[in-house]
Amino acid sequence: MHVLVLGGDGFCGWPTALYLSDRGHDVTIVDNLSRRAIDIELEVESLTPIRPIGERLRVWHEVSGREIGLVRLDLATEYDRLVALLSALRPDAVVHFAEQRAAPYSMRSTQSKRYTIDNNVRTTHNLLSALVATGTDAALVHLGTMGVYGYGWSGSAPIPEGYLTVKVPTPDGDLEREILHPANPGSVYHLTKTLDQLMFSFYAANDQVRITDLHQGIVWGTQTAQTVRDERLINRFDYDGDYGTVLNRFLMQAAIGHPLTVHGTGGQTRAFIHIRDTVRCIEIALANPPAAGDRPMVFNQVTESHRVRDLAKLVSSLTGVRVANLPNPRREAVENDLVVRNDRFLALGLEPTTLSEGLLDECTGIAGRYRSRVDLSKIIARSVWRSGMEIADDLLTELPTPPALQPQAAPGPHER
Ligand code: NAD
Ligand code: USQ
Repeated sequence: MHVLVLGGDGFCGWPTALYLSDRGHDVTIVDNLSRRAIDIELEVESLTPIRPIGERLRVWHEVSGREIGLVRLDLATEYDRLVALLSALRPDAVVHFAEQRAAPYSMRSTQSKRYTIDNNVRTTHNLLSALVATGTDAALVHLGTMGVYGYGWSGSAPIPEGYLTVKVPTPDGDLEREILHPANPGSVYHLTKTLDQLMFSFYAANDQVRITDLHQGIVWGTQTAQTVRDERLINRFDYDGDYGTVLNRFLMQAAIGHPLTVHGTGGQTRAFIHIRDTVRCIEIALANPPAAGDRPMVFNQVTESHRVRDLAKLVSSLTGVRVANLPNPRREAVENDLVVRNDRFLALGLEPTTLSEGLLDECTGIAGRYRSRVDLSKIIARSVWRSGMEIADDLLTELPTPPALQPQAAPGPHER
């Protein structure tokens, strides 16, 4: 199968491109490297020393004998080039990761809100309309998010896979209908994913585009069987307050002895999946596309749910690092329950990697190995959902600087 991996230089896209290539598919990455540009804007680097994309691809060829193509293209603004690319390559499948994916970054400023909407909505719509305009009959797999459902909307009822059965009262009795689960986004980023869903419904109905939308939970872990084959293939590990996600942040914080940064009481329950399962799920989704004319197929791409404070307690008990309850910079329910249906992937053969198997080996290993690359000033989440929620600096002085990372002990950027 010839697969285009849009956003193939990113945290999920890079290991997916390698996995699919390793499994014998012809892979072409399309990426504008905007994520690397945002690192420069935020003055932060991945905890792991990720290599330039050209070097990554050369090394993959060295270790596997396989070529992965690269097209540097901005999907939000370079529509004509996208059309030319689809016409030339005629891919069998397209995996769409190419969006601004951090909720805190999307709430950071008016500019980042506007960028997130412009980038994500235009990217998805350009892709859909280019598929139609070029008559490309590719299966489209999109990475959506569990956050489209919101948290706590339906109490403890399990979240279905995309569609909800409702009863519509009529004078002749109740009509039963399946509708897209009501959207309840908690950030501008999550809002873009709910808009994506509507675009998918329209293009599936009007143009018979075959679409699978994967409602993925929070991805944890770093490496896959392919990215460990050479250090120069290492995957990205975001730890900063905008892009770092909760469990990987806790693991990095534990590795440097920084108190674990629980927001509020840590009563938020979220769904998780390991990066190794992400790449498997993509392959399963590619092998099981909907038929032309079907509504978008939705899979909940999650393997387990945990409350944030329980994760912090678990990491704390394994490492001895204490938990700090910080004011929550987000507007979110103080406590929520979460039960998620994920029957589809399990039925199609997914064997989940659980927290208990992988927690310390891989992440603490990675976090421990690269701990000297941590910039302590980037750990606390500073992007707030509304003005007035800013975290006062005097609160943060209560968080002691880990002794091993006092500024004089940290290597300069050229020594890394
Ligand atoms: P990432 O930021 O690491 O990767 C996204 C990639 O897309 C980057 O390489 C970026 O340069 C590229 N990109 C962005 N806009 C582009 C554009 N206009 N044109 C071309 N390339 C563009 O993010 P990630 O963590 O790999 O997430 C990938 C997808 O999975 C996202 O859509 C995200 O919403 C979804 N997702 C991620 C997680 C998670 O925990 N990381 C969880 C659920 C869903
Ligand atoms: N949290 C803390 N402490 C931290 C970081 C986060 O308590 O140091 C809390 C947050 O307040 C939130 C929860 O942990 O309640 C999850 O935050 P997160 O940053 O790990 O995840 P989120 O912002 O939801 O976004 C991530 C990805 C996004 C993806 C989403 C899946 O960045 O791309 O869509 O997870 S989901 O959460 O299922 O919607």
